[in-house]
Amino acid sequence: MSNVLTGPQVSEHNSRDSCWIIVHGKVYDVTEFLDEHPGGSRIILKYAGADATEAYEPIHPPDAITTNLPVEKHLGVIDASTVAQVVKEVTEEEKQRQLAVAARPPLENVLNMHDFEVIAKAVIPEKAWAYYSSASDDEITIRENRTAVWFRPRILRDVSTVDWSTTILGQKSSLPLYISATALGKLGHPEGELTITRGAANHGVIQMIATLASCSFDDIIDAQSNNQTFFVQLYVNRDREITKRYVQHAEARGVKGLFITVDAPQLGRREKDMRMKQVDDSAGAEVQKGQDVKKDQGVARAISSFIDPSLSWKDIPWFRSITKMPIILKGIATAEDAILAYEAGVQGIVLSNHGGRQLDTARSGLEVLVEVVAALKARGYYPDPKFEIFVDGGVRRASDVLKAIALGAKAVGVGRAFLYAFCAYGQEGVERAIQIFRDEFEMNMRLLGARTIDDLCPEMVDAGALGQHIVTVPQDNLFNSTYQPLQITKLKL
Ligand code: PPY
Repeated sequence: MSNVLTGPQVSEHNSRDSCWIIVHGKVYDVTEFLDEHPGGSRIILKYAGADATEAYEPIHPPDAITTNLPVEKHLGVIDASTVAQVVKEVTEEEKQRQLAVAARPPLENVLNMHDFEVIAKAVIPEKAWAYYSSASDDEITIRENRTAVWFRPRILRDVSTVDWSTTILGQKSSLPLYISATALGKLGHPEGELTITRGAANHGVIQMIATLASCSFDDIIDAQSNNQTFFVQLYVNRDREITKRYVQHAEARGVKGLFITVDAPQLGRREKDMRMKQVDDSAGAEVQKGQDVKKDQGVARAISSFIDPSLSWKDIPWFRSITKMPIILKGIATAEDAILAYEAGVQGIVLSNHGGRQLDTARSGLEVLVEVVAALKARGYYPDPKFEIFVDGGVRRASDVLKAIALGAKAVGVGRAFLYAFCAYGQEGVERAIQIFRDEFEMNMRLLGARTIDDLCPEMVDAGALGQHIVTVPQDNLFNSTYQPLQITKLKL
């Protein structure tokens, strides 16, 4: 791209008939791509003939445009001195956010994951909060994830030293949890997922890289240090060649586990996210033509159309044929499918309801865990060191993790808690979150009478209330005070 273009040249191409945009200092002709854009054409047309970097950046990996647009549409570089500088008006929302950033408590005052959540909500754009916090339909499952399992602690076991380190898929992990994939990290923090990479590296914690991370896969891997371990989460593309390239590239770059998301053939309806999109549209005062079918879909649904809903058990041998990485199916919700997964020869499963974001009123991972372990045991499939069971959803405390491990999980995935930690404080937030978990593991293991992860056993918990789906427990006040109830639509009065 040696061709140098000027601002006035680009601004001539400001319509559906000829649409050029500037992204990261380069000019692209996206006219023919408009109707293919997963997020719809309207958002691109808003920036036709102008610089779209700011809107593009948080919701696309840096290489999305270069890989999706044929090279002949890469028109050249922009001569920055010829582009009129738009002085951006600081919105009221932005001013409030800046005040909130300055008013954050010192990190040592953050005592738990709920604190991160409430601070993140105050300092990130409303749109980011809507996307991150949203769950599907009536948001029953996201709340059910904070479910009731009770401890049965043992005493007098000399717990002067306790050790909560473990291995996950054969990889050392300082905590019995991994940082699970969450998408679009730059919506909430300018450095996005790199904050996790840098924070996790300092503490021997494993990061799962999301297909839809805002930072590019290579930028994340390039930032690695201390020989840290990565897993990768995969959304399977309709174009299997793209998936194959991605998987093989991940393996070549040293990723140690492939977590294939199997619970999202279509993305759930997340109404907080969808309503936010509507607010945004009306704020734009643009005449609504109503032609862009994706206009009210929210951030997530808008960019999910590449995901292949035809994925089936028949595809598993193909994945096995393209990679030697352990394969884990993420999003198993029944004993029946856990058995099929075992028999398909994969190396693990994640019992997950996708943080309550997919099928609402699906059960919690913990509840599913109990039936899965029983069913696998009955067939002689459990325990099996070559088949690991993970759980995720709703984890805010080390006690949540310990319960899952006691019931048979190898480790637990934690997504939103780390997302909110980095939104609130960047890398330091991630490190503080790890430290808090560590403190909680130490205390809870002592109080439970478990010196090592291997000491955790089903007898240490009472899971009898699981499956009843009735609230018989005291309110979880911290969770409830940050949980924001769904809102009903508002009339324009
Ligand atoms: C989610 O939002 O739950 C995701 O898994 C990420 C995502 C983001 C955008 C499109 C599809 C999936």
